[in-house]
Amino acid sequence: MIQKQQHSLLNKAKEACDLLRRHLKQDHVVRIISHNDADGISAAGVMCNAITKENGKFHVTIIPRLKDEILSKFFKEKYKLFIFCDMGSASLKGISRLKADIIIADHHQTNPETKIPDNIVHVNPHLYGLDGTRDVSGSGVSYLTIRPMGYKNLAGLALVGAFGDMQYKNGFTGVNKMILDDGILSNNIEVRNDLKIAYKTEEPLYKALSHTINPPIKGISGDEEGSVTFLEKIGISYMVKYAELDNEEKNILKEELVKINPQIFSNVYSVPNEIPELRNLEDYSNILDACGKNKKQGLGISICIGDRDKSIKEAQDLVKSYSDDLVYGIGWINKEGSVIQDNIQYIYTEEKRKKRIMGTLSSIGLDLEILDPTKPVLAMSRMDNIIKVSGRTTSQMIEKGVNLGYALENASKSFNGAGGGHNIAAGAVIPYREMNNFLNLVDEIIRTQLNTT
Ligand SMILES: [Mn+2]
Repeated sequence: MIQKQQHSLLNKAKEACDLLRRHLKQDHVVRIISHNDADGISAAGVMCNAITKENGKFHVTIIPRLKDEILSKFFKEKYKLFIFCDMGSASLKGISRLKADIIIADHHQTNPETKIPDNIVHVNPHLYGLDGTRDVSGSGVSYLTIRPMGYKNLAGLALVGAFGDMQYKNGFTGVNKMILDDGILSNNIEVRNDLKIAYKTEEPLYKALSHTINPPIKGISGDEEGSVTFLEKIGISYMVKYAELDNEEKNILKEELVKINPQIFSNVYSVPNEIPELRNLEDYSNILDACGKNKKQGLGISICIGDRDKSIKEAQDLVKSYSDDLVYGIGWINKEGSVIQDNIQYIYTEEKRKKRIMGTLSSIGLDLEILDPTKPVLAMSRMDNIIKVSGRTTSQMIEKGVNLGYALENASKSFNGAGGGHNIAAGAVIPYREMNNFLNLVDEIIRTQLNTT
């Protein structure tokens, strides 16, 4: 069944590829619009690389979301082919008003009732009953669209987006697995087991370990003192770099870390022909993620289409400062903890450095269990008179009935705010003066959710 569905998706992708080729033959500049996260940037990158190989030209713009004002700007453009990557499936109607051919290569939910307008070739796994949340990303759908051209060297970049959208969970599944096989069989991707610690060659071990956040290591991630204590306990000098350890020491370190989190020693995916900084697909994804978060999407795209040297250094500095912020934030939670209510807990900040990472920090805090995993976390960032709220919980709590999207949507409405999202991660904006009332209401809603299941 799945194979038949994949086949239908590939057929649609081929139709899109044929359309792209027809425009390239006529020397039309291809207008690419994509999303500003790691997946969207790599999706555009896959497309741009294929077009370049075909001796074609493109004009790419990376945007945070497809708002009406932005779309109306595109209406004034004279391009003959628009390609929307990692977005567009939710805006079929608006997009169809463009007087041009259109390809949408997206993996987000789409309304199956909406009739697909004639000028759009819509490539989306959901249309064929395939999973777009875990089994293929925007960069993956982009790759499917240019796959008939035969550029299997782009399979790696197609999976960079899957890492960015956190689709990797102990392996790749569905269409992602098919893309991985493309890469492996054409010798463009290598898979091996390795120890996943940050800054292996650059930093002393205590720092390398405390900066390793994905996968999380309890008592060590984000905690330099914890890291030193751990290394002293297992008899390894904390000032040496990983690369300087002898084999026996490397083994001891590996075994002790695996005891804390087995994920620390697992599959690493790499592109042998890439420069060392981008060889590991997860590192590549972190680099694009940092570009997106810092509004340096142009930098991300230039890296994807082959700019190396200076761009890499600049992007790596962004990754480093982001990871420094996370370590700083984890230290803060370790020291201060959260404010506990009956059914929820919250953390609150007015500090700029922490505001932009509060959501991520909540997830990491739950993973590391420095925040109680049995209580949903609300991360509150004050911006003048409003509070930006990020809510995070665990899949165990979802099973017990918690739905944060619903809770934040309803609670924020009561105070003239707005909110919503997924059951496991959601957001809201509320007036500052209502913060305590809002927290009490969310607490109440979560209590009801837990009692009615
Ligand atoms: Mn995506």
